[in-house]
Amino acid sequence: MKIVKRRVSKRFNKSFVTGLVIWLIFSIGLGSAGTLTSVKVTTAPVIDGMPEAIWDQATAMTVNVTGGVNTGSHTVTLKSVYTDDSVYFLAKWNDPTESLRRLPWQKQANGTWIQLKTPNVKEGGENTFYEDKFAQIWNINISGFETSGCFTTCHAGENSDVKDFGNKYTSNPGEIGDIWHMKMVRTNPTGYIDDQYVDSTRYSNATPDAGRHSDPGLVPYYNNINATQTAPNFTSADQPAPPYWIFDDQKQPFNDIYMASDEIAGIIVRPPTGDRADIKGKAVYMDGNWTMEYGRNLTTGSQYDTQFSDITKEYLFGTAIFDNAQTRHSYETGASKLIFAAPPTPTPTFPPTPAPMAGSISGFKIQDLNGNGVRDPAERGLQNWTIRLTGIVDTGIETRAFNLETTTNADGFYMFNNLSAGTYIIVEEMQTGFVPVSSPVINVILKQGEASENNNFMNRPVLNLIPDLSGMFRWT
Ligand SMILES: [Ca+2]
Ligand SMILES: [Ca+2]
Ligand SMILES: [Ca+2]
Ligand SMILES: [Ca+2]
Repeated sequence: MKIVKRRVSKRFNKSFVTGLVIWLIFSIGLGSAGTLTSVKVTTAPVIDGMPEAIWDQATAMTVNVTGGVNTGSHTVTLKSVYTDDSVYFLAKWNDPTESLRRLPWQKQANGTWIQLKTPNVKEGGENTFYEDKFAQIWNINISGFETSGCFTTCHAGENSDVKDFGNKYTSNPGEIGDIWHMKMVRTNPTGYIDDQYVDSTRYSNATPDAGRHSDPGLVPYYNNINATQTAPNFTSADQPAPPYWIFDDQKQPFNDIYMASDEIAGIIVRPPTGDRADIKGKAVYMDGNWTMEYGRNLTTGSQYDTQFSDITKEYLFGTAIFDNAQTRHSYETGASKLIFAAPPTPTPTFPPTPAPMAGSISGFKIQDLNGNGVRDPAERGLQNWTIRLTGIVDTGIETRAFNLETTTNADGFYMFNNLSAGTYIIVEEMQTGFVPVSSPVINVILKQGEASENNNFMNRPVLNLIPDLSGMFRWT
C-alpha cells in the first residue's frame, strides 16, 4: 500500500514538473494571448448574467485556460462594450459542475454539527467543498506582465509546508495589479465581483496571504460559525442549504430544528462598500456553462484599481478559472489586451449650403462738366474707361482676394456681377485730360446678395478747369 502511494505521488510530481517546464517553454516569448476589443454602445447592458441584444455588437475573444484542478482546462469567451463612463464584460466558460457547496455545515446522526472540508489540506488546498470562481488580473505596473501575464505574480511551491500551491505577489516594491475576483458563493449572490489587488508583500506569519489583498471597504462575506466553533451561528428562512449562503439582512439566530444530514450555509453575504464595491457582476449557471456579466466605471480613482482613463491605450490582463478550487485555478498563457474601438464617426450633418445669392456693384463714370460732383441732366457718361475691383471675400468657408476689371459702356455704366459678400475697393483708372471730382477710390462693404448701385466716379475735363478768360481779351 505504502509503495503504491509513493509511486502515485512520484508520478504526480514528475508530471507536474514536466508540465511546468513545458508551460514555461511555451509561455516565454509567446506574449499576448489575444486582443479583446471593447465597442462603444449608447445603452449599458443590465448586469444580470443574461446577455441582451447589445452584446451582439461586440466580437468575442476566446482564451483557453489550463493547469487547474478538477476540470483542469476551460475555454473562456469574452466580450466587452463601453459607454461614456463605464466598461462592461460578458464572460462565458464551460464547467461541468455548478460548484456552490462551500464548506457547509452538516448535521450528524448524533445531532452534532461538522463543517465539511477535506481533511489535512494545506492552506488554499480545498478543492472538494468549495465554490466556482473567476478571476482577472489587470496590470497596473507589474514588470514582466506583458510577456508572462498573471504568471509573473505566481510563485508556485513557496512555503510548501503550509501552502498548497504557493504564493502570489509582484516582484518589486511598488508593483501592483488589480484583481477582479468573482466568487460564486461569497459575492455573486449580492451582485458583486470582489475588488482586490496584488502587490509585492511576501509570505510571513503576519502576512499569510502574501501579495493578495482586498481593496478597502466593507468585507462582503464572513463565516457562519458560532463562538465555540461547533455549529452555525445563523440560519435563514431558506435553509437548509441550498442555497449555500445566507444574506446578512435575512439571517436569524441559529435554532437547531434540522434533521441529520441537513446542511447549513457556511457563509453570510452582504454587499461590499467603498473601494471594494467598484465592480458589479452577476453569473448564471446553465447547461454546463457559467455566463457572467460584469462592469465598472472606466475610472475609480483608487490606487488599487486599473484606470481606463485613456481609451486610446491598451490594457493588459489575464484570466483564470477556478473549478471548485480554492487556489489551483486554470490560467492563460501570456497576457491578453483590451483595446477600446473608437466610437463610430457620426455622418457629418452640415447645414445645407445656401445657394449663394449673387451680389453686384455698379455705377457710372460721369463727365462732370461743371465739377459740382453731381450729375446734372446734361452730363453724360464716359465710355471705355477702365474700372478695377479689388475684393477680400470671407464666405465663412474660405477667404480669397481677387482683382476684376471692366470698362464702362456707352452710358459710362459699369457693373461687377456674381459677387459674394465681402469688402471691396473700386478704383477708376484715370485718363489724360480729366481730373477726379470725387474720390478715385470707393470702398464698398457688400452684404450677401446686395446690389450696390451708383458707385459713381465724377470726372471733370481739364479744359473746363481753365477759367473763361475770353472776356478779358475782349477789347471793347
Ligand atoms: Ca444582461
Ligand atoms: Ca464547477
Ligand atoms: Ca476598487
Ligand atoms: Ca482593485
